[in-house]
Amino acid sequence: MILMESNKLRWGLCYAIFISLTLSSLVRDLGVSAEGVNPHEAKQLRDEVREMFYHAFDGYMNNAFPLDELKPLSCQGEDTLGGYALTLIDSLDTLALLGDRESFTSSVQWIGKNLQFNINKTVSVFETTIRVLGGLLSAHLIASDCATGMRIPSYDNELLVLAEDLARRMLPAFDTPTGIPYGSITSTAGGGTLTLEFGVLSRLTNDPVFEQVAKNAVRGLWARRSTLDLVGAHINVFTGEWTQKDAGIGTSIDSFYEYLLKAYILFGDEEYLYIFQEAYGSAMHHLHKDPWYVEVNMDSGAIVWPVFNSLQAFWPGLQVLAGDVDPAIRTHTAFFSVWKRYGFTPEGFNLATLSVQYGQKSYPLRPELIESTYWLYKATRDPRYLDAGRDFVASLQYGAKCPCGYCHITDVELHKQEDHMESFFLAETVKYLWLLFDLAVDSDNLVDNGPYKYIFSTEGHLLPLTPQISLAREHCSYFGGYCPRNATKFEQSNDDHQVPEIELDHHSNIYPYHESFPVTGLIKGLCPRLSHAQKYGLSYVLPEKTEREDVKRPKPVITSRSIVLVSDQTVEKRPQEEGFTSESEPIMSISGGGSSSDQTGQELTLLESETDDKRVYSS
Ligand code: DMJ
Repeated sequence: MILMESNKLRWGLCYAIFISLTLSSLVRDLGVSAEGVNPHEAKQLRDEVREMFYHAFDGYMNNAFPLDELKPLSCQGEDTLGGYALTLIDSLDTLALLGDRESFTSSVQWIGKNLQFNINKTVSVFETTIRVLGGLLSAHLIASDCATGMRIPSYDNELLVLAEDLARRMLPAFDTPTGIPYGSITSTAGGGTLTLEFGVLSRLTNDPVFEQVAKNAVRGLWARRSTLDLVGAHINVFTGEWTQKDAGIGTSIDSFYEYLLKAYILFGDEEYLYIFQEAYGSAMHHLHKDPWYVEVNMDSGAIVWPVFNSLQAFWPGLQVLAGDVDPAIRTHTAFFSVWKRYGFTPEGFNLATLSVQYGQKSYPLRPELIESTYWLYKATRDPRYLDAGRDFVASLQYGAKCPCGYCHITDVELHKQEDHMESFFLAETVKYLWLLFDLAVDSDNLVDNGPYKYIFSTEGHLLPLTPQISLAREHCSYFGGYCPRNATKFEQSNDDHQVPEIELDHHSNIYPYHESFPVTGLIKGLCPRLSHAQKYGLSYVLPEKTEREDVKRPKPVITSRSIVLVSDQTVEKRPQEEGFTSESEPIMSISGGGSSSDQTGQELTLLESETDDKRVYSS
């Protein structure tokens, strides 16, 4: 057994060296197109992407609606989730983003009148949440708010009512000993990718139950992390045992990381930030073989899969949001080299053999690489990301376009089409592609020039940082779980008007580390090791290692970038550019000083950070 372990380690080490040597040549091959995309071409490409959307959307509406998804080769429909007109729901906020008031209105009205969830179907909690619940909530937030320019006058919260009904039907799935929701197989992503949708629902309905169960699921997963601060891919929700111990940033785990950071940004809940810092630091130490990422055993750290999988491609985009842009650029270059080689990214690409992984040859129209391209262009304005965008369009148009929509590619080497179109093609793939080119043209869209800052859900749904959502209440509850023992001070809140009381079950599994702390009432945990800047999300430098002496890893050097908790209506817009610049800019930062008022007139106070150029508003 010991021999096997050490062989594994040696094998892992060899692979790591092999990977870094052989792949540098592959990455070097990535060249920027001789002729870069110019502003005129960017506009043409944006219009072409719009046409791509309507080719697929009309194809769905004419041939498949109200079934869930389109079979774009045979021009038929199929129910793939619960029979909820899935593709229509997933497309709603893309319609709004494209400024298609007529289709957005008629779609919202149809759903409000016809959609029902009182049917007997077994569905995935994860897929239903990210596609249906997220789609309904984001469309509700657009349709009910005149600031979006897409308000529907006759709209009477129908989608919010549906969203609440749907989420209540899913609540029994959370009734497990671990708090991680039941699924036939529960992946880490499945358990940890509910916080945004459930949190938004709680803040819109004033019922904390949704937010609580989703957060409890994250705690259930994180409490079972390994001593390396890694999580596995699958877990038994009843016993809490990991049934698949491969740790990675892609398949089955991806959006667990994504939602930690995004939940912090959207809700200002520092517990998520703290977990993200720990999880991200560990991923960068154990999984990152610059510029690639591998899968390792969550306990030993030994490499088990030297494979790029296409779901990993969201990671550079997440890194941009976290302010860690340099490694994001390198990784995007590496991932894009795979796209260039095949015209699409296969589900798996073996980093040791430099070939498509056996059994993972397909490209099911995934958005992740395009999503990261959008974020990196937004951060750097480097025109090579537009060139990449042009390549994405060309591949989709020549390889995937089929009679009624866009087809999955069954084999990226043979470019064979398959009769299926996942709803995320319209929710994400086309959305990020259109946003990329619109950013280059005039950025005049709801996301980049709208009334609020937006976070994208993992399904690409628009969730705004409105005061109602982002300033609803202050969540700050470490309970010492992530702070050194005896170093945590607690404050009892006296303000019952602003903060509802949270009942904590002393004996439950959700706060496993600190049985001696007070457990009733809202408790603010002030972790003394968090700096002011970390507390307000101004940078993502990990705090010093305190809690586990057995883990030794260097602190990642992270270039800091600001994030902002609420949008500032008074900020001057960036001057229109004639051409494209490569100047980088903070993704969600704001400048300006003094205090400002949000849309509800609530006073916001500017908190000076420790560095001059990073400021954040807080209530
Ligand atoms: C989408 O449903 C979401 O992006 C999810 O997080 C991962 N899988 C697909 C896209 O590939």
